[in-house]
Amino acid sequence: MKPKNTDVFFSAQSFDEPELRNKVVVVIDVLRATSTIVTALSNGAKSVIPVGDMGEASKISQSVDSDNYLLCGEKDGVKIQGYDHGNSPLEYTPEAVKGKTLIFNTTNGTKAIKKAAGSPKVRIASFLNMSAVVDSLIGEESDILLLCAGWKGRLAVEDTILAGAIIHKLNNGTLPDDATDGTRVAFGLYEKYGENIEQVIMKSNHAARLVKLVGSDDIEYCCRRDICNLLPVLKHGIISINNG
Ligand code: 3SL
Repeated sequence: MKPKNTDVFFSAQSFDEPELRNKVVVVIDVLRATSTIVTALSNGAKSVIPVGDMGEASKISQSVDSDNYLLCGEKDGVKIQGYDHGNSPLEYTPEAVKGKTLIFNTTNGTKAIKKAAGSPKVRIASFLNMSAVVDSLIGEESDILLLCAGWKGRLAVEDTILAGAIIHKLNNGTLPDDATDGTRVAFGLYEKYGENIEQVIMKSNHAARLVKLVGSDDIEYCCRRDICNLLPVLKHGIISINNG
């Protein structure tokens, strides 16, 4: 069966919400929000509530039982003062997150997820769970939109190369004749650099910013492929593992 049409948006600011209606939306923020969400759920977090800003995060946190919720996230890569955790996936160990719901606030990733919420089917992708995402798209009847969070409206190479990897795998390594411009760009980037993902991502603008702030461990971790076989989905504003 021929995969449905795909397209790629390169930042959370590059489209209007109605464009996502009736599409399956795959949100990608390799560095680091979607990698952190996948890790937290894989390590036993119950669910993740993505929020758009600090005001929304504190409003929710004031209305819930603090034993079961953690306030998490960053602003410009740095853990927000007073939060339980920042945005390093390596912080989200089983000891830290088991059974908890995270109220999660990040610079680009959670804003992209919130903006995707009008779509009936929203999935969360990272290199860590890439094959689980691709498997969920095989046989999908709606068109597929790969939504890269980017960085404040700009393209991010690490998100684009994952979008390309997903398209590549979904189409058995061939570019469909009728591919959109976005699909061609992402596919082409992956074809050129797919063997050297970590080296390419290490040279990205976002990696350069992060290395200065937190070193390179998070980046190396976020480039690992398929270490989590799970599909996080967004339903009614809450992300949890899809159990079929
Ligand atoms: O923009 C985001 O959502 C982030 O994941 C940014 S950072 O990796 O924490 O810098």
